[in-house]
Amino acid sequence: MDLDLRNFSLHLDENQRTVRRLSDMKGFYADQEAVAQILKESDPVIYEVYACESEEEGPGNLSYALTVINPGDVGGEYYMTKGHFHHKPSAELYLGLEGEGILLLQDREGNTRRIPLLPGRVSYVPANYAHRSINTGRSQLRFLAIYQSDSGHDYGTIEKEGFRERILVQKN
Ligand code: PAN
Ligand code: ZN
Repeated sequence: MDLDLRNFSLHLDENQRTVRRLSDMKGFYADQEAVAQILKESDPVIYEVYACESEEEGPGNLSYALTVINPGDVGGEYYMTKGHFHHKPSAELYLGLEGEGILLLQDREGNTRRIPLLPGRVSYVPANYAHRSINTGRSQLRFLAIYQSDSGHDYGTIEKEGFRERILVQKN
């Protein structure tokens, strides 16, 4: 399903913002020399998340969050989110709003799949898949995620084992 977003506007609430800088996710990038080199000069914002907890909490309810990933790369690896599994196996919907990117999925056996993240495109994250979003464009990538309020976010597994695929800038 595609949605027509021609007249959409976005109002972001600073109170709901979480900022992820390079220093928060050093180990997620392959090129540690590049990480150290960048951090000598600055600590760039890789992405921000504006989370909206549902009015009603607990099983059966939904939460949603807007993610903004800046354009850029670390040693040729595009800016990306940390990525996570949900503690409770539960699916999630991503709606692309602006920019272009890739939603990388990985199941418990390590099988990966890439899904486009594009404006107006609804992308489905099946239950029990780790998911990471990557900004492959030259402008900000913005998308809305809708998930069960009690999904729980497991970051530890990906932080330890990583994704089997890395999305790299194409060299021409
Ligand atoms: C999204 C993500 C968001 C940031 O809302 O939480 O894009 O990515 P990380 O959580 O991996 O840092 C989502 O998948 N929620 O379940
Ligand atoms: Zn999720």
